[in-house]
Amino acid sequence: MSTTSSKRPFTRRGFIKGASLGVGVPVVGGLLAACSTQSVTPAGGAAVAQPHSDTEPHATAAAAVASYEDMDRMHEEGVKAFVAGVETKGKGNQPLAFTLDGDVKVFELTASEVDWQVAPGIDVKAWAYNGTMPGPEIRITEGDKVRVVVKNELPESTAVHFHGVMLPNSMDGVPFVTQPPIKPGESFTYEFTARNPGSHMYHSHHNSTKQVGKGLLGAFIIEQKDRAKDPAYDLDFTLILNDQNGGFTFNGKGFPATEKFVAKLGQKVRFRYMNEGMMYHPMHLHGLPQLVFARDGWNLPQPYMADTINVGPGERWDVIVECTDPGVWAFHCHVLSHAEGEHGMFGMVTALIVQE
Ligand SMILES: [Cu+2]
Repeated sequence: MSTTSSKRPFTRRGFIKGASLGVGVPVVGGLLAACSTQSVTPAGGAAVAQPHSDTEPHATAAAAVASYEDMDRMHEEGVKAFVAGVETKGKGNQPLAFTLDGDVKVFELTASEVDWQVAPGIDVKAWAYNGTMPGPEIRITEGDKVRVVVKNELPESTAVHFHGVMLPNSMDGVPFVTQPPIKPGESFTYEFTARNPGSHMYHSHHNSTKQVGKGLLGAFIIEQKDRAKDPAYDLDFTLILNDQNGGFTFNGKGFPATEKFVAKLGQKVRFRYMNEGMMYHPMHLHGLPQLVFARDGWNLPQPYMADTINVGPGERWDVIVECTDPGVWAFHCHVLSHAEGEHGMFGMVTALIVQE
C-alpha cells in the first residue's frame, strides 16, 4: 500500500538538520518550513507555506516519515516554543480607538495590502484593515451612535458589511444591493445606532472569497447596556477562527505563535468564538467545561454545558469557562487535521493557563 507520505518532499535528513539547531524561535520557523509539504494559495494571493495534515490513518502504520524519537522531539519543540512565547510581527484584534463627534463614536478603517506573519516561517500578503489580520476590534455599547469611515487603499473595489448587526438597509454594505462599491482611493461612511448587543463581526462583502479570505475581517462587539443580562465573568477573550490566508489560525496566528489565555484559579472567562473561515471548527477545551450562553449575539433561553462547540462559518458562540482547576489546559479545534500532525501541533491550537 502506498502512502502519500512517500511522495512528500520532506526528508528525515532535512528535519534533523533543522532540529539540530536547538530549541527556539528560528528553529520553530525552520520546523514549520520543513513541515511545509503543500502550498496553499489564498484566492488571488501568493502561495504560502502551510503545515500539512496527516489525515490518512495508514500513513503512520506504513513507512514513517520520521522515527518516533524525531517525532517526539518535533512535538516537544513546538510545545516548548509556545510556552516560552514566540515572537511574531503584528498583532490583530486590538481595540480600535474612536473619536467623538458630538455623541457619535467615530471609527476609521483603512483597507490595504500588508505583510502578515502567521507564525515563524509562515509569512503572507494579507489584505487588512488598519494593517492587521484580523483587523482591529470595534467595541461599543448597545444604544451607541456609531460612524465607521472606510478608506480603500486596495487595487480593487470593496465594501464593509457589519455581520449580525441590525442597521438601516442603506448601511448593510453590499455593493449594487445597498450601496455602490468603494472604488480604489475612495471612502465610504457607515452610520447607525447599535441596537442588538452581542458578538458580531465586520468584513468585506465584495469579491468576498478573495477579500475576506485575504484578511478583510474583524470583531464588532456591542456590549449589553444592562450587563446583568449576560452571565457574570472576569475576563473577556475573542477567538476569531480562520482557515484561509496562512492556514488554520486563531486571531491571525498559528501554533506555536497563537496567544495564550491566562486566568487565575476561580475566575470566570468569557470566550467569544467567531468563524470567519470557510470550514467548521469544533472548539474543544480540555478539563474545563464550557457554559454556552449565546449564539450569533443572541442570549439563549436556556444556556447549556458542552466541551466541544462547533462553530460554523459566519457563526458566533459565546461561552463562560469557570477556572476550577489549575494547569495548562490544551485548547484547540477538534478537526485534528487543523491542529496536529506527525510534526507536532500547528494551526488552531492554544492553551488556557489557569494559575493558582
Ligand atoms: Cu478547525
